[in-house]
Amino acid sequence: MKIYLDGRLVDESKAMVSVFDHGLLYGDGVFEGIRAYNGRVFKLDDHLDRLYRSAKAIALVIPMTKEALARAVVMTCKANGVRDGYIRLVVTRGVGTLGLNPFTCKKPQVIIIAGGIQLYPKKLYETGMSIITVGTMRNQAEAVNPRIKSLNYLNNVLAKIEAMNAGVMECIMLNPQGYVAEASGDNVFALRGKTLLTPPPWCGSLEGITRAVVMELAPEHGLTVNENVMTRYDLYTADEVFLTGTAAEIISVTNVDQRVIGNGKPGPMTRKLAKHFHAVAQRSGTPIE
Ligand code: PXG
Repeated sequence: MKIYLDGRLVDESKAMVSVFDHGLLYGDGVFEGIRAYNGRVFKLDDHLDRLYRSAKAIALVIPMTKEALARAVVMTCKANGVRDGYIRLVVTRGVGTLGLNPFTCKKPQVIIIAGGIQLYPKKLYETGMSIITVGTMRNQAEAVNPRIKSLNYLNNVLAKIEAMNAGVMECIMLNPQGYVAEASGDNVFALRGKTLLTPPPWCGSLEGITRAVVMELAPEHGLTVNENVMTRYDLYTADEVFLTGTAAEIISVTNVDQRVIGNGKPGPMTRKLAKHFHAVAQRSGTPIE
């Protein structure tokens, strides 16, 4: 596999970063997870916009233009023969001295990995998944703002550990006020009747790209999207619950905290939205050729 590092493609065996990179020392950096479908990079501009916003929020200047970075993403996919896959874009603060001061880091490091991902077993997409709510809270905006997709994902990792220890693969994180924020690496939706409820970013959800696509497709299915405060009540009493994310795509949730959602099988609207999402993904995006 060829990795984009320091402005060029290098073999993965030679793709090394310094132990003095503040991305490693302090989780000081930002990232994106992007998918390629059918020879096209899906929603590349939206991912780049979010990456540059995350960088701006942590006062990190990405040392190339959005256009150049877009070209580098496409080039990395091409070099690895990736037509359907998963792209990890990372920008670290770069090499500096020991000590927090980010201004000792003179050159941010841009890394692009183009490979594959299977987040959840295929079977879970047919059966639906069981999840739990966990004690690890979503960060509050006044601390590490959860709108920043930073390399500091320990909070999400801790939530994931709680889920895995409980025998499930994903979990719902609440915000410090006790409202539903999202899953550890996915956004959450609850369907009641013809209303699709999802928490707004100010409740601690990431402005997910997949989430945005679902919100855009919803009216075509006769749905009204209600971006609003959400409690566990809304999950427990929903007709359908599903998670969205670049890696997860759209996955049905059939059990939350041992409460059966709907009839315990992936709901018809979740299936329809997932099908529609895949159709859109197959025919849009930035060409890799
Ligand atoms: N919430 C969080 C906290 C995320 O990190 C999403 C929601 C879904 O957003 P998108 O834009 O992908 O629809 C994410 C997505 C990885 C990885 O390994 C990426 C995410 C989460 C976990 C792992 O690349 N990001």
